[in-house]
Amino acid sequence: MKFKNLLIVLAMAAAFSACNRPDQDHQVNPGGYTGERNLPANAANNGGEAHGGSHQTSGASHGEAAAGAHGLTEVARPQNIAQMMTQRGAQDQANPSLKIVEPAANASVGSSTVRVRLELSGDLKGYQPMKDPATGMGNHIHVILDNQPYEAYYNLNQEFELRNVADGEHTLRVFPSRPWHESYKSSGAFQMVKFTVRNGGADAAKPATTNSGQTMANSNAAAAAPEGKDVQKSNAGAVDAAKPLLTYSRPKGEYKGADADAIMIDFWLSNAKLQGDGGEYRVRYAVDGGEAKYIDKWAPIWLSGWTNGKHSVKVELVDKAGNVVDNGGYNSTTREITVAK
Ligand SMILES: [Cu+2]
Repeated sequence: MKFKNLLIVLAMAAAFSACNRPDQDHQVNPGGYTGERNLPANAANNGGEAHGGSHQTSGASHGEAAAGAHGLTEVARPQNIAQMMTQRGAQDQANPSLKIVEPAANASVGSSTVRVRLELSGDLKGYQPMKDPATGMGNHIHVILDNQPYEAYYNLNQEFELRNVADGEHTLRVFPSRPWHESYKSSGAFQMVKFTVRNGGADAAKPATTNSGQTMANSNAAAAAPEGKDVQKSNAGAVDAAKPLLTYSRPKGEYKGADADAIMIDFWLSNAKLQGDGGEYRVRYAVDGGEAKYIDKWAPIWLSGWTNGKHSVKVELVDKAGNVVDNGGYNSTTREITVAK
């Protein structure tokens, strides 16, 4: 019996490490998506809403599959994701609410290891964060320190910790996500607190690590080690929780094989409505410093046509005049991703 348990633990550890290689994060790769590329941009099916032609290539007569200067085309929600949604039943209509129990708002933390405890409530319709040991996938929470790339938090019954957090003020942002990293956008899903680390003793010389800090979420509660991650050195921006705020979520990390067929841009919006949703703001994005494009409805988009290698993705919240809305520097975020098809 003990031997069997050991085997299970080893298998889980293997599955876990397999999906937590540097930068790879926890990509979706269920069963070789071979969906069509080059769908017309307006065919994009973002949760059932048509896009109204908001991300067109300016200056190009965008017939079918007009690719931008960078060769990317907006495509419909990939078929494998649509299939997962069908299998998930009502989960994708859930209205999850998160509460940050720890750190408390404006808390002072005397350690460089910052424990995070969250409470999930609301109309969940079966939504529950949990990593499937077999696939390494599952619903999870995106946890964002300052304006760093998010970390994934799977088991809310266990604490999560951010390690090597520098002294000073920080922001913590959280919101629920689906296995393919698309965020829930219901009110109450997103929470943000500020906290301060004092004399935490973070090792400034310690290199930022991408995965060595990850600890297996063990199903044996007695021996459970918290999920967690070493973080890079950063501090809070001068973020005002009452002002328009775009929280960058995806893309992130490395995309391999079928995962790179279409890569999702997804973000969380607070205190701001986009023009296509009756508001005054726009989301502007650019890949590899290329032509700016716009997202005018708050929904994920998928882009196809990526070449292998590193790419930068910049996502910004802009006003009517096209100026980035100032909020502590968080409304303009550029991330590097790697595509290896
Ligand atoms: Cu995710």
